[in-house]
Amino acid sequence: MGSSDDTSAVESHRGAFGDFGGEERAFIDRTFRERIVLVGVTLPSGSPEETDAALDELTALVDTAGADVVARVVQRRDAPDPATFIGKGKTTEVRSESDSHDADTVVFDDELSPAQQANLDKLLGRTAIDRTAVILDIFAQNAHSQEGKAQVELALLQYRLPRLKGSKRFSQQGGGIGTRGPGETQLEVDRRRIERRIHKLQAQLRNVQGHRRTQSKQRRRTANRGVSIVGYTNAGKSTLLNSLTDAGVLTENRLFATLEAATRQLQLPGGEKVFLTDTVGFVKKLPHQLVQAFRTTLDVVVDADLLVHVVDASAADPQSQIDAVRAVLHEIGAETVPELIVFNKIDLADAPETLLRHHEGSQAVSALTGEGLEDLLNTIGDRLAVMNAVVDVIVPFGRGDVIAELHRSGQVLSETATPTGMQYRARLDQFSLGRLREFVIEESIVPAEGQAPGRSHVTSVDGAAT
Ligand SMILES: Nc1nc2c(ncn2[C@@H]2O[C@H](COP(=O)(O)OP(=O)(O)OP(=O)(O)O)[C@@H](O)[C@H]2O)c(=O)[nH]1
Ligand SMILES: [Mg+2]
Repeated sequence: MGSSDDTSAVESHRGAFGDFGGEERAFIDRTFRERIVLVGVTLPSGSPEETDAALDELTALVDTAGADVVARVVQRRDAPDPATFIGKGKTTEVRSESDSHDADTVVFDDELSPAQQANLDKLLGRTAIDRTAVILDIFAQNAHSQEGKAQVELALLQYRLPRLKGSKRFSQQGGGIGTRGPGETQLEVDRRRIERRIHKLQAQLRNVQGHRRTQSKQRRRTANRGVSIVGYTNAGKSTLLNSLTDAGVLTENRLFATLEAATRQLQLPGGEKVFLTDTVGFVKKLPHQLVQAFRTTLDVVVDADLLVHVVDASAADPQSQIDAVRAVLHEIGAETVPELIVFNKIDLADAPETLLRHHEGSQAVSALTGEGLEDLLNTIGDRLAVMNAVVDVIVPFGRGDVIAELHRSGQVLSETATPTGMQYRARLDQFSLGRLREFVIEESIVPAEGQAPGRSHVTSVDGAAT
């Protein structure tokens, strides 16, 4: 399958991908169901069980992309091989496994460098791609709006640019006397064409971003606060938005069903109206190019007053999904937005109590059956309404966990170093206040900007420094 003549080498991946401007092709051919072999590597930082779980997830990703996994190969290594990622000997095994299953493509769970990918194409005798390419492929299939398509195309091109393969052919347009030397190679022409397109897309998306910012400023003027639903893909974010607001957003038992943000107004039990936004889901090893390309869509998360972090309580390892989501939140600069963890699908989960115990202040719901939704609305109201206790805390050096907690559940207003630790002034809700009580040196109730004063009593505080 992986022929290596010059013409096909320029486009390193096959695929029939008509719907993306006609120019960008998918990594996985969908004119038939491709047969796929997966390869996972366990490095010393991981365990074989983690590799297995990662390959289970990759199987679901491949299935979503429209192909079938027919075999998997795993290897333990101290470090990736710079030339072939897995060991040379292992490539022989992968090749014979692929031959015996008549596989079309080999998918690696980890990101391959352009050089590794090229070497593996040759050694395996078929296309080698990585998890990143599969995710990009799914995004490309699911992008429908103009903005979504532009974002995905940008990510695809950025992924593809360093992977363009050289061709010895000279370009028709570039060659000739009086131009530059012996003329441009086809590779140079392709590269320049892609670079131009990248710049154009970036400019387009910046435009959209400016527009968004204006909208969100206007929104702020109405004093309605923003709540963003975030979470792992397929956790039930869109289902939650729908059951809280009749939004009518598409929900599907498939990964990355939502790529566009949808915002609806929601009235909380206390009467306050907020904007509730559902947006694109996250996944482990979410390609960096995609996160960057989706910045405009994710701005709403960064600007939110509260994040409702939806977790699928019935997933095999909910905690690892929470970690993955938090890593992306960090990457987009939303790690300081207060977060409310909501365990969803409790109608399917075996032991939600354990999860709830591990995450104090979290809630359990079923967005499908409606269980727990009333409580959730109350909690969202409380978290927003009482986020008006301003406290001074001193966190001893070395308590990074407390600092992270402070950022996650409150709003840090200032920080200073003191001889005993870092001193923070922060706005906290009652719940987080309770948890961080031991570090509090001063506390007062100050209504948040643009908010009616809630509880107006002033509590004075616990003795540590007074
Ligand atoms: N049993 C059960 N299924 C649920 C629940 N909430 C959502 N689902 C199902 O889970 C699947 C995914 O739901 P979505 O709302 O599309 O998930 P999402 O988080 O928006 O997913 P992406 O947009 O793809 O990231 C759908 O098949 C839903 O019907 C729940 O509380 N219980
Ligand atoms: Mg969704």
